[in-house]
Amino acid sequence: MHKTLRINNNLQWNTNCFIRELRLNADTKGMEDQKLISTRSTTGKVVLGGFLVIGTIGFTAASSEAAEIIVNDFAAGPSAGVWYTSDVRPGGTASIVSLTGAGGNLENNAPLPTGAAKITTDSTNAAKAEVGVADSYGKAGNILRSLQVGYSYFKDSASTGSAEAAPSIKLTFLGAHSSDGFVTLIYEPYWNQVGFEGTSKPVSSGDWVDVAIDFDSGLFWGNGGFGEANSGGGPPLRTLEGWLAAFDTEFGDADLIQVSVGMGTFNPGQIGFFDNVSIAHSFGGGFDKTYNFEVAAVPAPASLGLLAVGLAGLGWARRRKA
Ligand SMILES: [Ca+2]
Repeated sequence: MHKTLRINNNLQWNTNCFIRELRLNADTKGMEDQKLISTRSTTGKVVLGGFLVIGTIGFTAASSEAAEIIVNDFAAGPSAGVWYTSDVRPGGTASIVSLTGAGGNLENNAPLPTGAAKITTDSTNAAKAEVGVADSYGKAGNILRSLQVGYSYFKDSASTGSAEAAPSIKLTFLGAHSSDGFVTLIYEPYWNQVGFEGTSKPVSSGDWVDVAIDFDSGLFWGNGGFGEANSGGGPPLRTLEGWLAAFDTEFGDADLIQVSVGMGTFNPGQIGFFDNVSIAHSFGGGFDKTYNFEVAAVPAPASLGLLAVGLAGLGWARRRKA
């Protein structure tokens, strides 16, 4: 099955603009007037004139239906709808692995077999492994009430560091504000253990956990912006509803620009996996994407045969010219 999914992304920003805004937290003037003309990822997705064309996913879907998108690797830089290494520092790794043969719950309870994303940190506090996906998700004031964000994570029991560390999911917003219009909200499993929400609890290891976040469930801390201070990894912990009420009113016009998953600094010795990242809301035309991380399929033997015939023919043609 090699059908084509076409999504009119209506892209209103470009890659360079995004990088500059993300890194420097400059103002947003000019972004809305720029269009993404053409960019290409290594996962076989091509963006041309605002149409995202994905060549190797297994079904065709209208934009109003859920789209499960296969991710085979992490690009080096951001472009719409393409997972990339948003913040991988020395000592951290992010890769996509096959779980076939891993055994136990890791393989047998995997949410979307047979591959998953794997993130690790070495023994240093500086190590960080975060990957993310930028997109035109919409404005906070429009989308948060119906936003549903989900992911599945697995904390490997071979992890040697903190019992609280586990893959977290983050939402980054950018908008106009007099002093700081840039904030990331971070959902960490250890603040969200069932029955102990808001209390720091070790994260159990050795099995997959499915997380479902919506407007009034799921607690985030924030790294500062829109009138709120950096809560530095801990309280205040708020739901999306709570943050929408707490931030200055400008937050309502801020765009959700990126969703990312990772293991932050000061979490050494960790091995974690994640898969099944879903982002959906019903505002306007709606948004509904689920990302399934899978090792790229090797070419089928028939294709290799054709390739061999083609190469042999090329060699024959060259010999004749020589
Ligand atoms: Ca998978």
